[in-house]
Amino acid sequence: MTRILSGMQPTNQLHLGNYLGALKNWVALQDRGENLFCVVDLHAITVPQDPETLIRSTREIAAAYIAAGIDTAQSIIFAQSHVSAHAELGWILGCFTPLGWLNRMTQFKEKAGKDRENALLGLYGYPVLMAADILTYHATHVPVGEDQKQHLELTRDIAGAFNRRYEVDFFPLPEPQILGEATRVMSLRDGTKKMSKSDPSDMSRINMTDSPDLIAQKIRKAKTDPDALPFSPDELETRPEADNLLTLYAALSDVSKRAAIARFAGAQFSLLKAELTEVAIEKLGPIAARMTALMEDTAAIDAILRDGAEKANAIAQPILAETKRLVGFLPG
Ligand code: AQP
Repeated sequence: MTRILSGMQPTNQLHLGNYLGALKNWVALQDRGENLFCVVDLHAITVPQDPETLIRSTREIAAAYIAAGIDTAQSIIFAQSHVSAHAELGWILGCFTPLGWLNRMTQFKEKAGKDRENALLGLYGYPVLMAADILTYHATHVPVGEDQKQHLELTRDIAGAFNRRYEVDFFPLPEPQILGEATRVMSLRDGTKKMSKSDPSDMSRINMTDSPDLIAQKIRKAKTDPDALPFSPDELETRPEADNLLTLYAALSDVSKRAAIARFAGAQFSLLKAELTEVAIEKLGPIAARMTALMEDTAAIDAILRDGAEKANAIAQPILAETKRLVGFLPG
């Protein structure tokens, strides 16, 4: 059986990277089996959050899932903090995770920066909680962007360590699904940096709720290089901004990157930017409108999240109970 699980952090509004790297693929995959899509608020507090903003962002992310095409009749949408099994299993799995494994995680190194001494335990343990998110449902597939590949490998290692310790085949080793042309969308201001919610410059990203004018302005101002657009994929290796804009065009237009390169070969960036603007507005505009409409009824979003948590709990609790039994906890 295929059981998909994935999530997004309510750390800010979702951007084009979150959409093309993950959410668009979730929508495409959702009729393949059982799906759980969570808003990972426990992960969000690994960096400081204002409580009111966190509540609003949690609802906004849920609204974005639905607006992008996640169907609540087919998929479970819920908030991570509503299912206590995530945190409980996170603790247990932390007892199967050597520090050496966590020390290799590049996301922690990037987020902690130079001030490691003041980085929080929660940020360091983030990948263990992510492993718990996945394993507490025995999820088989995890559609994510390229940046999460290392965390998925760690999840498989932790599951393997648990299974070996108790000589069981209890946790399945989940498969990452890194799909589509835009698996790593880069900043519009610097083609070597990932597009990110936490980038201080709003001009670095296209948010899913940006107005058409703002989308046009951000693409117009996106960094380029002085040359005409290339004729072959090899030439993109040293041209990160051209690579990124062509990738975005391909992913939004549902064509291959090769086809996008052929379409703009030898052209100026202005032509690519004009067509990219058009397709970005065409694809994101209806999603933004649906999100705005959904956010007008926050009680309805809360009800969807409550219902989702109930269904998620029903799957997670027996798996958590069996985990505890294997570990040797006295039944409560
Ligand atoms: N730039 C990206 N390109 C492709 N996929 C991306 N994802 C994130 N950024 C890109 C994918 O989106 C999903 C949700 O990500 P997340 O909310 O867990 O946080 P993140 O990966 O840390 O993304 P951000 O935007 O950089 O958030 P902040 O700044 O809060 O850390 C994941 O599947 C991720 O791969």
